[in-house]
Amino acid sequence: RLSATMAKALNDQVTLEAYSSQVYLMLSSWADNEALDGISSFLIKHSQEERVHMAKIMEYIQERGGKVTIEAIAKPKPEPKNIKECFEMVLKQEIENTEAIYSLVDISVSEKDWATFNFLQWLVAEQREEEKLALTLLDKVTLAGGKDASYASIYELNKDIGNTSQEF
Ligand code: OFO
Repeated sequence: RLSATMAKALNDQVTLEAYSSQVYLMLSSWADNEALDGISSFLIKHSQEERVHMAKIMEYIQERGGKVTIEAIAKPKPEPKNIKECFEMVLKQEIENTEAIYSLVDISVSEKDWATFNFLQWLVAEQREEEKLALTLLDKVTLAGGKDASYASIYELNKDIGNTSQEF
């Protein structure tokens, strides 16, 4: 059974995953408004991926006898000003998620809660992939010219990111 501390920390992670999902929704809506349909669709799919993380953590808490409490989700930060800023926000969000998951791992180790430690390894691996994906996308934006990219390269970038799979 989960300790109260571990249950609370996992519950906070449920809220953070929901917040990440909102961040991706905000970015997707921004991209759509900028006529970047490929980027918008990539981001909305990623928003759903964050909901999947959220649901898996909820399920784990419940399986271990804990109670999930649904909390308010903070409003995402202001919209980006350009594609470069958009993908910098993606990377920042993923780094924040990774750090939060590492703190959960720390708690599981200090409590010798090996079941939770084992469950979290899936999230640790997932974050490694997500940071890699975010870095790759940011590299593509830089190659396309960053915030000074031409319309022609933004056109190609939008198509390319639209075809990028969520899993790397
Ligand atoms: Fe994109 O990550 Fe969830 O945790």
